[in-house]
Amino acid sequence: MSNHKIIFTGPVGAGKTTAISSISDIAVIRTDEQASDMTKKRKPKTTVAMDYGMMKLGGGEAIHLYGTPGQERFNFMWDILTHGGIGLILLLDNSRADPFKDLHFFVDTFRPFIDKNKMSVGVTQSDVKAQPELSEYHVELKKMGLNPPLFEVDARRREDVLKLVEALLYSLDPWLGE
Ligand SMILES: Nc1nc2c(ncn2[C@@H]2O[C@H](COP(=O)(O)OP(=O)(O)OP(=O)(O)O)[C@@H](O)[C@H]2O)c(=O)[nH]1
Ligand SMILES: [Mg+2]
Repeated sequence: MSNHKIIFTGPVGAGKTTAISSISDIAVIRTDEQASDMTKKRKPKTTVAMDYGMMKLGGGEAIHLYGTPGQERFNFMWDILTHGGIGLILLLDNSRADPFKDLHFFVDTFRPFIDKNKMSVGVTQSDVKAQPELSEYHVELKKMGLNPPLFEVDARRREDVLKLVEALLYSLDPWLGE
């Protein structure tokens, strides 16, 4: 493989910026700004344009990691950022009011990309709120005709985020994960 691009998306606070920082081999380029609205209650900063990080694979090859803003008012970036991507990592925050609503919203929004490429799904903040369980996410995804790799992850843990990336690469092509 040569240079490939993966996109992290999901709602505000799901851990997109954190996840990219956990696995990037370079200093992550962030566009975090002070949150000026409701988001502020959850955390002080939010992505307004994109995150960019990179995993070096050796032999000059790399996986480029792009993170979208979670806030819908920046959704003009979503299309731009998926361009040329090989796969999507959807992060969902289990502690949000209605994580299934988030799941449906992001799958519907990115559906054209998901249908052409691959997706893996990570559920964060399960330590904060244990319900719903992964099996319930499976059921929701199945209703949408999808059966992606699905894990509970903590975006702060490198091994958790790597699991999501590896699952995505394996589902694209078993040889890519080598
Ligand atoms: N307790 C707990 N905290 C987590 C977990 N995963 C991520 N976090 C924290 O949740 C917050 C996530 O913030 P960001 O990474 O900025 O989230 P984001 O998805 O980039 O959000 P926007 O850019 O605003 O859309 C950070 O403070 C992380 O440390 C988890 O599994 N459990
Ligand atoms: Mg962010």
